[in-house]
Amino acid sequence: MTLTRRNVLTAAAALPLAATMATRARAASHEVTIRNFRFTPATLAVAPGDTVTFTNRDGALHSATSTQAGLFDTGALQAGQSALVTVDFRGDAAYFCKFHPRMTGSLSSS
Ligand SMILES: [Cu+2]
Repeated sequence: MTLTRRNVLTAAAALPLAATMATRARAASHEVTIRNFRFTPATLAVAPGDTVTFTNRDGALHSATSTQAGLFDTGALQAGQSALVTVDFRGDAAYFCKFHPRMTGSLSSS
């Protein structure tokens, strides 16, 4: 991935993209593992159109839920379950586990 300075956003809130906005020709697939009540990696650089698969490797229920309402939410993931999130925003999107709110991570989309 190539990042240029002019693409770096400083705004705190992520910006949803319009459906018609062009994305990269090749989307990347990313993985976030949830284990020992942590998201790994906790911070991840992505781009619009990419996918992020969240997989729960704990016995406890977890979720990956954006702090900004409506951006993304895996819903409850049981042990061994995965959910795919398609990145449709730019900027930094913080997320947390709604069952264990001290579990946090972020997707940085540019
Ligand atoms: Cu959790």
